[in-house]
Amino acid sequence: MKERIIMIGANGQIGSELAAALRQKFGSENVITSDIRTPQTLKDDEIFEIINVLDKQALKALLEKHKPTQIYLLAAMLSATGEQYPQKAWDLNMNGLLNVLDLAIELGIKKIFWPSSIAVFGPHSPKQQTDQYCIMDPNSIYGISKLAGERLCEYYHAKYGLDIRSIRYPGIISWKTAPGGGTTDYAVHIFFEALKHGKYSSFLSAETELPMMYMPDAVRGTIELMEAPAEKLTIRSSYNLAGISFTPAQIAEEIKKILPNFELSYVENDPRQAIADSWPASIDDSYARNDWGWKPSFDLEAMTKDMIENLKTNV
Ligand code: AKB
Repeated sequence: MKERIIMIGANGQIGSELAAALRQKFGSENVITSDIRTPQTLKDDEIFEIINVLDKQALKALLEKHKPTQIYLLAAMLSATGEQYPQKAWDLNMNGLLNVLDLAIELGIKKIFWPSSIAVFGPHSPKQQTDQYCIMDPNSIYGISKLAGERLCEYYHAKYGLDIRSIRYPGIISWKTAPGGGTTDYAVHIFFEALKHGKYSSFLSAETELPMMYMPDAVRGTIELMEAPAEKLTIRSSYNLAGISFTPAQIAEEIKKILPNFELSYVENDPRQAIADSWPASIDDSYARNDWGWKPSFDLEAMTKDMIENLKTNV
């Protein structure tokens, strides 16, 4: 079957690079990106539509117009911004998902990608090698909405046969598009500031270890999951996926190997510290490895080199 994809919330950090990979794979004419604003750059062969996922009627009209076989729903409010606007975060993250799931059933669109996050874990989840199934008591509104979303995905799969696939993304590191409003954003900002000013002030403490992943791995992992045979998938909530775990102090050391004058300092009492403290330090992703052959390819050293090279030459 010829695939036709609509991506909702495509202007963000993951969307912009995932859309480019999907266009390469399926052809630009088969990938429609959408968001609440027109992106800064749009090539002639790229199809883009303005849409607010909370406007169900407009979303229905868009889906009827383009008749996609797959929907990627990436519109979401992340952890740090979510704490500033909890009601809005809940509304966007839950009702956006429900609109897409209900319209997918109504219009017969079977395959959906929806991102979850390591934010589904909480202070009582194990810190190291956090298991797919363990105590999950998220205490950020973002994490609560993602955990509820995961339960909805599994429910809609079981009850209505929707082929929903999902990954619990760690912090994603990339040089093309900046992240916005997350707790893991420091790990991207640090590179931009290291090259621009030779120093960075981290809002997370030196020893805060978090799960992260380099964008090429995240894009490849997402497409591999979407391509995997349905019968291989044993998780219909969302897959744990691991890349690299490190602390601000460790990434600074790695940057210093290339930029020896780089200096890292720390800001105290940032509200994002409490969110980070409630999250795992590392993730056990054996289900993804066993079910669909997941394997990350970038470690801290390779990612740091690649980030700095690309930022130097392309930004
Ligand atoms: C965030 O920090 O909120 C996100 C995430 C880990 O889901 N990057």
